[in-house]
Amino acid sequence: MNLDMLWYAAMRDGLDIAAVPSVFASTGEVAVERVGMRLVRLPLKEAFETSFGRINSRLIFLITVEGGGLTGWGEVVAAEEPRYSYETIGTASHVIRDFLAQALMAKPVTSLAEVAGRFASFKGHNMAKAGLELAYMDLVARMQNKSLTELVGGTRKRVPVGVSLGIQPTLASLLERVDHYLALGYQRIKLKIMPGWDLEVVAEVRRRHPTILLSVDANSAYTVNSIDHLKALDDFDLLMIEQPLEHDDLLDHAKLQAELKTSICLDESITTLRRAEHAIQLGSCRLINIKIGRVGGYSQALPIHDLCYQRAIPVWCGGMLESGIGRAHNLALASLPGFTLPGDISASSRYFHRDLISPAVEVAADGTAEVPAGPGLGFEVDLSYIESCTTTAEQISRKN
Ligand code: OSB
Ligand code: MG
Repeated sequence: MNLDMLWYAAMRDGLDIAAVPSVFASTGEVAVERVGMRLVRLPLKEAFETSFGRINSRLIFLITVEGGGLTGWGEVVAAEEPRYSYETIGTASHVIRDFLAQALMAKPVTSLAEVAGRFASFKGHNMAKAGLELAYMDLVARMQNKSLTELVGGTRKRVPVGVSLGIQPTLASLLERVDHYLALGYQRIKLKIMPGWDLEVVAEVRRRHPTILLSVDANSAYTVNSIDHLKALDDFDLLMIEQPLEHDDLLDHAKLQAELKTSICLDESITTLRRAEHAIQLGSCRLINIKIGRVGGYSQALPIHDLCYQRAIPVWCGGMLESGIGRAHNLALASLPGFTLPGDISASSRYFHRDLISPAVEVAADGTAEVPAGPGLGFEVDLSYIESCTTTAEQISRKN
């Protein structure tokens, strides 16, 4: 047994889940010669506000890996400030530059499990790891002239999508945004909530739209002492309440889930395959939002999907206001069979005036987005536009 097999066996130790073929599939020898890190500032069309803060632009952190004359692209979804999670663009640059990039380049790799195995001795820093895994998988797909969806075993050609609406300055502006996205066909509306922007807001949206798929996301704005307050949300026939309690909690969520009719969906709390297993065992949630970045890459996202599929836990693909590069990876992930609920994979035009890929991601009138079939990401990376909005770029070569 080689090291990556050992890592994977340890990761699955005690869990009732089979090995995911695409994690182990031999890629042939892939020799990564160079890793690139690049920051691109993209203004957001509208400010995005959650219970943890408000942003007007997104600093996009792109990763390239080069090998065999081809380039793979990934995105690190960390933000500038450690508010959604402890990772930031600063911590991720440090961990990639000083640890992960050299581990990836030390010698050729032959599977995704081997990449993950090399990263496994560095604790945490999932978004940093995921950025490299995404770029590696795009490179492998391009080398094999396959699409990412093919590489990971996707089964859907189109995926259902929803939109995540930030906290607005007024209820009127929120209602207008809801109408706008419903008219565009989005299949599910998710409202960001926090104390003071919750019951009345949800009640009014539900009153106007009695039958839409409606959910809320608190991003950890409540504590177990707010159970009675949160119970009032049961009146609104919500699809889910996403991450009501602390970002690293499982036990209090189990307590809350036992008291609620509405399903809890965990986001922040699910950082590894093992945490997903524990959440399911404890009854902390009935649904899981899988974000490739939060869980440390495809090597974890794929087995989490499989675990949930076996346990009949519906999953959906979360978003982190990614550029088209991260979004293309999300489309590939969401093409797997267990992704039965609409994802936070909105059209490029919902976020940016111009995206970093072409064509842009579009959402059709039926509220679905196409999973691209071309090699790798399946989109053209718009290098000249990326160059024009790059703030810093750095190349890391293999140390001998
Ligand atoms: O909690 O799902 C979240 C954006 C940034 C950080 C956390 C979250 C979000 C979103 C937006 O809800 C999803 C998207 O449209 O990308
Ligand atoms: Mg969330």
